[in-house]
Amino acid sequence: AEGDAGPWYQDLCSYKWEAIDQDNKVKYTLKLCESSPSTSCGPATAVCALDLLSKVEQPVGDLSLQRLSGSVLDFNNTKKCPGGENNIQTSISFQCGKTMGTPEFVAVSQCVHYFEWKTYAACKKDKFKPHKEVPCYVFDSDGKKHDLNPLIKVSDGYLVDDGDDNIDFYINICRSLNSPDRSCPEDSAACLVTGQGSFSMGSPTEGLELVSSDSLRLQYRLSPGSSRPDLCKEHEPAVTITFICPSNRHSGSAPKMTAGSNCRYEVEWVTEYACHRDYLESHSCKLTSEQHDISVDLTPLTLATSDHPYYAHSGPSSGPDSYIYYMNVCGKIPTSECGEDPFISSCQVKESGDLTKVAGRYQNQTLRYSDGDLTLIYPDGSRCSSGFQRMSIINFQCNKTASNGGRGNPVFAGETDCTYYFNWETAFACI
Ligand code: M6P
Repeated sequence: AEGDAGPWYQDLCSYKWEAIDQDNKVKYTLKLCESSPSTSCGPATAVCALDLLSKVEQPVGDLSLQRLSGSVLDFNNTKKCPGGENNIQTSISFQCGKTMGTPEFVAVSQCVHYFEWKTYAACKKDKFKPHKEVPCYVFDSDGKKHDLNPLIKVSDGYLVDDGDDNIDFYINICRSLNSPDRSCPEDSAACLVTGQGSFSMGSPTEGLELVSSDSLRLQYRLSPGSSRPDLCKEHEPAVTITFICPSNRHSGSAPKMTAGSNCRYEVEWVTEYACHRDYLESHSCKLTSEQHDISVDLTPLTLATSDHPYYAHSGPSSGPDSYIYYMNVCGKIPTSECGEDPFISSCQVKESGDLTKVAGRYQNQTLRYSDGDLTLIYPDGSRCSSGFQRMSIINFQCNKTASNGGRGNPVFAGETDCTYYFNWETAFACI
């Protein structure tokens, strides 16, 4: 409902958002609300499409011709689709996500430009709403997306390597730290923990910035009205985090403090998450040395319809909350406990009783190799009460002598809010 508090997607209004259609080389700029920064198509335009080759700009959705139905936000344009019945139009489908997320271009069909956006703003009951979060992605000059959303922690943060045993410096990325245990001020995204107490050294106000094609920057400042810690004396706290995409494949390392006097902190983090996303991810079951500088093929793990599914138990068996997960890799599970949907790759079955839930599908799966971790993500399972769609995340590890003829088996590692984590040792993850 739109009242004084604004629409439910209010938190997204403060920023200008971008998305790129890589195939057609079109860059979209989105202005969701009257109060949002304008696109280059002018203040009345909600969605502006720029043809990167011809440099021609065109509004594909007007702010005043907005229609919100459930979690789908449409913006009509006054122009008719050439050769069609309908008007030029933009349609954004929102889903519940754990971070602010980013709009993703999906397709354009009959002058309707479709986007999908997984964001905490679309969840029920403010379930994943942080104290503060800013957009956490940028496009480089080649139109490639660099996305730090996978680094954002929903609770707690990262310990910065500062070479000082007397203090701990914690940061979250693009979002406030949610770490009650460390008693950091709730809006802090950088927090100094000392013997005297925990102090905020700032929170984000602007989104992630591009410094060069292999480096990104994030800045934190104290929010207006919050008082400066005594230990900063007359200096205003400031934190600059620089993310560096390494020039070759490289395993993960912690963020490092490179300067920290007078409450001005410089943090440097060499991480592959700073590299462009097409380098890190694929939507198939393979990564290739040409595109990803590493070669991985998980297809030998895919089961045939006549095979028994992979399975993992959660917790002590026969407990009240003990589940079995049936799984396949990059394919449909060979059983039908979770129904006939042909894309189900992860199915949760309660051991006591007949509760079954789809815990992830391979249709929009992501295989990612970043900072030495090989991860397969199955999204779009059945919804939890928060609105979040159950999801499975498998972390593959190399084990040349894995059981099951080298294939190995998934091992349940835990659940947080309808995301299910698994570890899987297999010979097919050896790089
Ligand atoms: C089931 C299982 C759990 C999950 C829970 C969520 O019990 O799928 O893994 O955490 O549902 O329940 P709700 O939708 O009430 O949040």
